[in-house]
Amino acid sequence: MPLPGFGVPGPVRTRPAPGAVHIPGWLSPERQRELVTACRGWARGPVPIRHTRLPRGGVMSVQTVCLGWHWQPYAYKRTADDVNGARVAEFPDWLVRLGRAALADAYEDATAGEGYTPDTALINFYDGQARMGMHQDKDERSSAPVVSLSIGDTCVFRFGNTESRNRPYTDIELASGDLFVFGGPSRFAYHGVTKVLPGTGDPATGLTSGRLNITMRVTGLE
Ligand SMILES: O=C(O)CCC(=O)C(=O)O
Repeated sequence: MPLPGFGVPGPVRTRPAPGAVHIPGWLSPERQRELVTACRGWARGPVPIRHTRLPRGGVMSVQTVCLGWHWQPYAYKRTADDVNGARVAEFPDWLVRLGRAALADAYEDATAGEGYTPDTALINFYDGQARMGMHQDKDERSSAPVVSLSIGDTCVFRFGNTESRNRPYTDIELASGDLFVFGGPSRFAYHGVTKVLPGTGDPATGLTSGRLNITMRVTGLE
C-alpha cells in the first residue's frame, strides 16, 4: 500500500532501460515541502553540507550531505573524516518507508519494496551551475536498487549503459517531485546531470532556487 501522499502516479511513466523507471510528479507538493525542511536540517549538521573533495584534488560542483553512512570518495564510513569528523545523521525510518513505497510504485508490484532497507542517502544540492559527471554508483556492496527523488529546479539527467560513460544514453528531464529508480540490469548504469534549468522550480516547495536530489542506497555494510 502506498503511504498517504506518496505513490501518486504522475502523468507519464517511462522506462529508459530494463530496471530503470521514471515517474514524474510522484511526490505530492506537501511531501516535497517536508523533504526540503528535512534536508535543510541535515544540511546544518551534525555534518554540514559541503562540496566533496576528490582524491585527485578536484572539487565537486554539487554540495552533498549524507545520511546513515558518509560517502567519501570512494568509500562509506560512519564518520565524516573529510569534513568535521562527526558521525553522520541517522537514516530515518520514514525515509526507509518512502524508499519501499517508491519501489512498489516503480515496479508496479506491492511486494517490490519488501526487504528494501536503504541505509544511506546522498543529498545533493545543485545551484544553477552545478553538474555531475557520468559515473556509476558502485561503492555499495549491494545490488539493491537506487531510489532517486528530485525537488526544485528541473535538470537534465543522463542515463546511460553499464559499459561506459558514452552512448547509448537517454537524456531525461527530472522535475520537482519526480521519482527515478534504477535497479536490476540498470543498477550499475552510468548516469549524471548535464545541466540544471534555473528558475523552473516552484518556490512553494520551500526551495527558492536550485535543485535537491536525494538518492537512497543499500550499502551492504555492517
Ligand atoms: O542528482 C541526480 O539526479 C543524480 C545524483 C547522483 O547521480 C548521485 O548522487 O550519485
